[in-house]
Formats: sequence, structure tokens, C-alpha cells
Amino acid sequence: MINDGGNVLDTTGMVSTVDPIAEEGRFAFYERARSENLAPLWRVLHGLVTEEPRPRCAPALWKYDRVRPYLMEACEHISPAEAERRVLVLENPGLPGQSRITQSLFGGLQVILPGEVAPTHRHVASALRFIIEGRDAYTAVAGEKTTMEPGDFVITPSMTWHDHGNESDVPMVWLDGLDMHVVNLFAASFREGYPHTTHPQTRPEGTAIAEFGSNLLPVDHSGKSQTSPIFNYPYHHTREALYKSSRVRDPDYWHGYKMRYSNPLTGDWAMPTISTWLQLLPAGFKTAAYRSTDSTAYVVVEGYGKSRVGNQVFEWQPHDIFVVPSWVTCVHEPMNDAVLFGYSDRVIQEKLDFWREEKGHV
Ligand code: GTQ
Ligand code: FE2
Repeated sequence: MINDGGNVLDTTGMVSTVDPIAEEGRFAFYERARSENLAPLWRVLHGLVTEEPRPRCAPALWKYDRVRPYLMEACEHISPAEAERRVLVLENPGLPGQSRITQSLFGGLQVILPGEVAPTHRHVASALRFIIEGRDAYTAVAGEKTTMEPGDFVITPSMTWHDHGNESDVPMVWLDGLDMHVVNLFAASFREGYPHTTHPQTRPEGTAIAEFGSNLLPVDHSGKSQTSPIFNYPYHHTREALYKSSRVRDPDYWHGYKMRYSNPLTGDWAMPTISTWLQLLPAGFKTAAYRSTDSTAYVVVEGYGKSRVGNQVFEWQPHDIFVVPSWVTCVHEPMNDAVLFGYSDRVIQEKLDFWREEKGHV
């Protein structure tokens, strides 16, 4: 307990109602209580139940032209066979050493060179891939391959076997977003390696998108899996949706043209633990101030511009990645037509009735 110029702060640095002088007479009691694994709530209460979000993750920006040389150097140091996954983790500077891009989610850049294979495994944690550079690499999920191109959004559902390979003649890099920190919050993680490098193909490429991605469903399909059965949302398709929409209506003041990836079985977000969307910010448009409780990681897909995140300004270009923490006000200002991909834990917060947003004046 410290006395900070008239404000009494508790051991978590929050304003406290507790009298610091009287506290001294209680320390012997606290010591005895501690031996029974008991502790006084009144010393920590306002740090546990804060007046508003106090994100530990910080606003952050990774410039891709600074990151890429490290990815290529990683390829000289280690193979995917040895690493299992050759990934450089995007470590939020407010959460060093924790493998977190935001407080709840993982972000990393995975690189796979021509001819390489990242071996088959499965785990409870779900993954998204957002393709940054390269072409004609594949990921196989539960026996079906999909070829990945820049801008594609690919899902690896919980506990599905998956491997990745690059059959092109150029390196491929994608962003991995995973929910393992959420899984680990509940101590619910399992993982398993497959006895062979690759998993047998049981369906031809394109099956999932044909059966579920054409506004059709197999007529008696009844299961409502919480993860979308479409596991690749190709960019040529999603980009067209944004641009065509932009020709028929005005942009939303706070979001521009922002569309969420959805699960066609439920209409909900595409993944049960990670919200994902694609956002077109037209040239000359500036978003109105906005904040929400889902700390968000953005990937710049197209365009140049800047975003004010709290009191920092991030200048960005294609492939850059930046983070807007919970309840920090953000304004995006593109220089030309820009497309951003975003992911956050909003879908979880909505289910739990935590999620809040605040739209600034327009
Ligand atoms: O590609 O399977 O960045 O399992 C972290 C964990 C990627 C993957 C990561 C994973 C993967
Ligand atoms: Fe994995």
C-alpha cells in the first residue's frame, strides 16, 4: 500500500479504500492467513475489477520489409522437419516472452520454402492462416488440400490433422493466428503427431468450397459445427465482395466497408474463438474514432496509409502488421484504396457478454 499524493493505491497500483496507517496493524494477521493460503481481497480488489480495460498488450507495428530478412535467415538456420513449424512469433512488446500478439491470441509468421513440408499434427487449438506472400503452397486439413494465394483466409479447425507444403519455386509466408492461450487458460490442450509426414488425401481439392461455399448445403446436412466447413476463403472472391459493395453504398463512418467471414451453417463468425474480417477503406476516406474491447491484430493487404492508435501513429503498407489494444481509440486513414484483414477474440467476448464498443462522433 502506497500513499500517492493523497490517492491511496493498493498493491496492484489501483486506488484503494483501505487506510494505509491502519494496515500496519493488520500485517501480522495477513501473515498468519497466508500460511493457510488465504489473502485479503481488499488489498487487490480494484486491480482485479478495474474501472475500465487495462490492456497489458501495447500498440505495436511490424514493418514487413524489416521482418522478411529474419524470416529468410530462419530458413538457413532450421528446417520445418526439425522445427515442426518454422515460425517467428510476433511478440507484443507489452507481453515479452509470452508468444502473444494480443493478450488472448497468438500471431506468428510461418515461412516454407519450395519443396519443404511441415509435418502432419493436430491439436485442440484452432488456427487461421492469412497468406502474405508466395503462391501455390498448400495446406491439407482433414484429408483435403487447398492451394493458398496471397490474401486467402484459411482455417484449421480444432483437432483436425494438418500439414503444409510448398510445391512452387518461391518462398511462401503467411500469418498464423491461434487461440492456444485461450485453450491454456482452461488447461484444455491436447496435441498429437501423425506417424507419417503427410496425411492421406481423402477428398479432392475444392470439395469443401463446392459443398458449402456456393450458397448451397448438402440437403440433409444437419451438423452445425462451430467452425466453418469452408476452410479457404479465397481473396479473389472476398476482394470482389468488398469492391462491389463499395460501388452501391456509402462507407460506414467507423469501419469503411467491413465484412466478417461467416460460417454458412450458423451465420456466426467463421471460427468459434477468433473473429476475422476484411475491410476496404476507400481512397480519401478517414474512419471516425472507434474503440472496442477486442484487442485486434491487422494485416495490411493492399494500399498505403496510417492509423492513429492511442497517441501513436503507424504508417503502413502492404504486408505490415499492427495491433490495436482493447479500448484504445483508433482512426484509420488510407492514402489510396486500402484493404485490411483483422482478427480478434470478439467472438468469445460476445458469447460471454463482455464485448463493448464506443463509436466517436462523426
Ligand atoms: O501451422 O500447424 O504458428 O500448430 C503455431 C502452431 C503454426 C501450424 C503455428 C501450429 C502451427
Ligand atoms: Fe498446427
